[in-house]
Amino acid sequence: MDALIVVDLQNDFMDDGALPVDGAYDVVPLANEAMSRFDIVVATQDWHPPNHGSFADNHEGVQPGEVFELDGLDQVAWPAHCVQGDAGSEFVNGVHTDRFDAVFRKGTDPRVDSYSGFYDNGRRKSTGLTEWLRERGVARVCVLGVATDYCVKFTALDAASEGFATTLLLDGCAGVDMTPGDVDRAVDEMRAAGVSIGSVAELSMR
Ligand code: VGL
Ligand code: ZN
Repeated sequence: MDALIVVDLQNDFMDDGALPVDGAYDVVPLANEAMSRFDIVVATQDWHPPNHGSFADNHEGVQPGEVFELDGLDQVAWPAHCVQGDAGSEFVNGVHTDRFDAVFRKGTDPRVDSYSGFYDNGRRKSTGLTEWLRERGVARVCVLGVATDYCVKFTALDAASEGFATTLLLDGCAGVDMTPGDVDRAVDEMRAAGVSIGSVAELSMR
């Protein structure tokens, strides 16, 4: 069984959002196209409390983009985003959310960020996504969404390390690229970890 994992298609990550990702709106039609080709679709949703430790504003003298230490882990300081229940945390209009079989929320613990849909950044807690997929007989997952160099990357790396045959649908992704080259390096890292690089365009030709 194959499943599609749709990562963080939320208002705050769109081109005009609180944590803008260039090209994120272009991902929406590709996500919808890809979803129509899978029996099982799961979505991740970044879902932070207002006091989340990844928000620059919650720390004296820390600017967005800086790396600081949060509870023993290196942490990029982000502008406040995806606050639970705010409009910015909602899925983007036009995403076929009725195709989501399940939504896995992450980033709820203020002390640790959570890029992957499987585990928080400290690997302290699982979201249950592995078990959810295994119970349904999923052996292969495809991943798309935002951001290529953060939540998509860590979700795809964890999927591969959990033993799923994992494909990144690269045309269905958009990245932050804070330091130019971050997206390319993220793709290289995924490939080196055994993730196949594919595209929604190829799915459509099957
Ligand atoms: C993300 C930074 C902070 C993402 C989430 O969805 O890639 N990036 N929170
Ligand atoms: Zn976040």
